[in-house]
Amino acid sequence: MNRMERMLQIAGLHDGEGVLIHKPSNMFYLSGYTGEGLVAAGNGFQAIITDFRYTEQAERQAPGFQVLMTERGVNHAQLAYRLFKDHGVTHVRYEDDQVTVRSFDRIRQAMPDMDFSSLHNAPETARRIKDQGELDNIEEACNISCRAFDALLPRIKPGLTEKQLQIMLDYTMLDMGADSVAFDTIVASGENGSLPHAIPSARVIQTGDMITFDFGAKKNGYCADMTRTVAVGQPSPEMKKIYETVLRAQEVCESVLAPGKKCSDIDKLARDIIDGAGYAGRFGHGLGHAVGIDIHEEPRLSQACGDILEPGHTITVEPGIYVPGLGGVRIENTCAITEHGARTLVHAQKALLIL
Ligand SMILES: [Mn+2]
Repeated sequence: MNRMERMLQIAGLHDGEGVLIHKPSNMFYLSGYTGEGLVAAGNGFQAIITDFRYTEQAERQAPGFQVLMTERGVNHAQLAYRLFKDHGVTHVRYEDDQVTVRSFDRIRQAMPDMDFSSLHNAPETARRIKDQGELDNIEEACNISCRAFDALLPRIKPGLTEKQLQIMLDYTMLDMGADSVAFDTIVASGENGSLPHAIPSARVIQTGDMITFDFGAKKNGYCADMTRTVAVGQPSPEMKKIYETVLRAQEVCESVLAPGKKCSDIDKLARDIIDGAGYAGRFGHGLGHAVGIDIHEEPRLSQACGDILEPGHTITVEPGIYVPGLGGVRIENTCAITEHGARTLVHAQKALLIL
């Protein structure tokens, strides 16, 4: 069964039903196509609907797909309607979390006699279980990220700014084979470390700072996600204690990852360690998330996620402690759930590195 067939099976698609896929990551997953437009499909047919700029690209990237081109007076939705009519479709399932109100109005105008209902994230459900090729891509993205970080470490010096370190790390990832960065690199030094999603600034690195780097390469359409916090010179005893607490939470939680484990239970394990060390309320985000074509996918290691881990899931383990006015620490690995446990795809040192 190919990806499209599996997705349609998850969607429970009946005869007479068709699907519209607008989310770029879902289009890429199902077809390999990375351009603009949409995918229309059903049992026994699949097409990419796009404009002149992308038709040749679509034919190259998605050989099993019919490619339909818009022209003056015939928009994407009208082409999809013709395709659906040719295949006896009377009911369209669409991504109600992606299509805007305006775009949905256009679709309804083009298909006045169709019924519509939600696709209920069937593509995202299919994407939860990564196949070997996907895992290989994520691992390669992680390897590039780790090698780039290794190359950066000896270059981290007092006097550089966060922004300079970000540029050096991003450049190195690209130079080492990344297609792009998976998300905007975070570099947070000193007291900026208390901002979980700090934007690299003109702040100058000083001796005694801890610096958090949260970053990842993207390779063949797949993301890596890792975080390391390093010290430049001797950090304060308080920051050392914070570091050791985060490290313990990270290692304990990573070691218990396995099929059958409940996501919220693993999050609680980290929260109990951090709260027990006196930092209750200073770990204000979830413990982790799946990684794939998108940087944040399902399932999540969070208090709210009752999902059960399965082989083929990826998951990050990224506890942190954030203390305004003082700083913060986060340590993150991307892991893959296997038949009997899990393995980390990130091999950079986790013990405190004092540069
Ligand atoms: Mn992450």
